[in-house]
Amino acid sequence: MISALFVSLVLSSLVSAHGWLNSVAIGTQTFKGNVPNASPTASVIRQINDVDPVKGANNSFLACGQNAQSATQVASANPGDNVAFSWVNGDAGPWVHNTGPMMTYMASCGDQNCSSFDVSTASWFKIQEQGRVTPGGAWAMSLMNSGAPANVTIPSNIAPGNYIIRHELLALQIAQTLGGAEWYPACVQLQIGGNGTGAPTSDELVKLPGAYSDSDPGVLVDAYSNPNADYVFPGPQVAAFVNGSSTGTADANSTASASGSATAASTSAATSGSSGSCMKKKKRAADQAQLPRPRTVSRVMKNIVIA
Ligand SMILES: *[C@@H]1O[C@H](CO)[C@@H](O)[C@H](O)[C@H]1NC(C)=O
Ligand SMILES: *[C@@H]1O[C@H](CO)[C@@H](O)[C@H](O)[C@H]1NC(C)=O
Ligand SMILES: *[C@@H]1O[C@H](CO)[C@@H](O)[C@H](O)[C@H]1NC(C)=O
Ligand SMILES: *[C@@H]1O[C@H](CO)[C@@H](O)[C@H](O)[C@H]1NC(C)=O
Ligand SMILES: *[C@@H]1O[C@H](CO)[C@@H](O)[C@H](O)[C@H]1NC(C)=O
Ligand SMILES: *[C@@H]1O[C@H](CO)[C@@H](O)[C@H](O)[C@H]1NC(C)=O
Ligand SMILES: [Cu+2]
Repeated sequence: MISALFVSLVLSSLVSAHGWLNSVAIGTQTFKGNVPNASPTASVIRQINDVDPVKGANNSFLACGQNAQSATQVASANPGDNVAFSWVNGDAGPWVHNTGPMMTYMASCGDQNCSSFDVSTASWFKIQEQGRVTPGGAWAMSLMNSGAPANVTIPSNIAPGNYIIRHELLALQIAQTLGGAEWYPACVQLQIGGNGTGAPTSDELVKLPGAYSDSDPGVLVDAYSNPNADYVFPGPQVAAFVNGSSTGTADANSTASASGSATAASTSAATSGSSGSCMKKKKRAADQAQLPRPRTVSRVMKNIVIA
């Protein structure tokens, strides 16, 4: 019943789902990324070789994406700059997933610029996390379905230096199954100026992989059944120096609060049990195949896509 034509349509629909970081705008400058698996050009964005999600919390590709390679360029940035991450799907159309949080981490590259920094040694700290825009409402991720970027502010008091900024999309449309969570990480190489003094404390630093478990409450989660349930972000809290004390210093016993950064975080509410645009893609492929029973087909496709 599943024809070869059908399977190939499913597989091509797979490619148009998922995606990658196509460009990043920092302050007034825009930098292009590299098409996954294409010949690399000069960029500040580390190139991946596959648009598929990173699966499994222990996956080494969790750091910067599928087989991510060092990039040759470094972007100049300043504390307080907006960083706009423009994600696209596998066909370079708008990002398709609409369910799940977005989180941003940074790591110091030390004295060297980040172009040869080995991220497997990185100590990451979280600077931002976004869940639903309003309690029980749409996820911030879904705003990218129109082609809009995700926006992150470089901490206004961060100490100058070489940093990787890592933006992460965690798509949860099949996360009710262990191992179903889909990670899309991307890394941008920065050199930050200014004269800030802010830094994370040692207990705010994590490894990636290492910071997550497949059974974390925000990773193994049914994102549809109870939209108003608090979403528990995986990983560490946002580092306290982010929007922290007026001195900007990062004492281990800093009392600065980072709660403000969890803005749209903990709420939820999505409406139906709609499973996001990957399902739409699949359905479209089914339509093209002109199969007689699209509902069944859709379920089959879902299984194929999940696998
Ligand atoms: C991931 O790593 C943790 C810590 O080493 C281990 O307990 C866990 O079993 C691993 N999970 C998988 C799926 O391998
Ligand atoms: C990064 O540092 C290396 C080694 O010092 C140097 O060769 C390279 O040109 C630098 N890259 C950038 C983009 O500054
Ligand atoms: C990022 O900012 C732009 C411009 O203000 C806005 O249109 C877009 O919705 C924002 N993205 C998210 C995910 O909030
Ligand atoms: C710190 O840097 C900012 C921007 O880089 C600059 O506007 C400010 O004057 C500097 N402050 C001091 C005390 O140097
Ligand atoms: C931080 O803790 C240390 C001891 O752990 C203490 O000596 C110091 O006064 C504390 N600093 C602040 C600002 O509370
Ligand atoms: C930091 O504080 C500013 C103003 O106080 C606020 O607009 C912004 O949303 C905060 N950012 C985070 C990440 O909490
Ligand atoms: Cu996908």
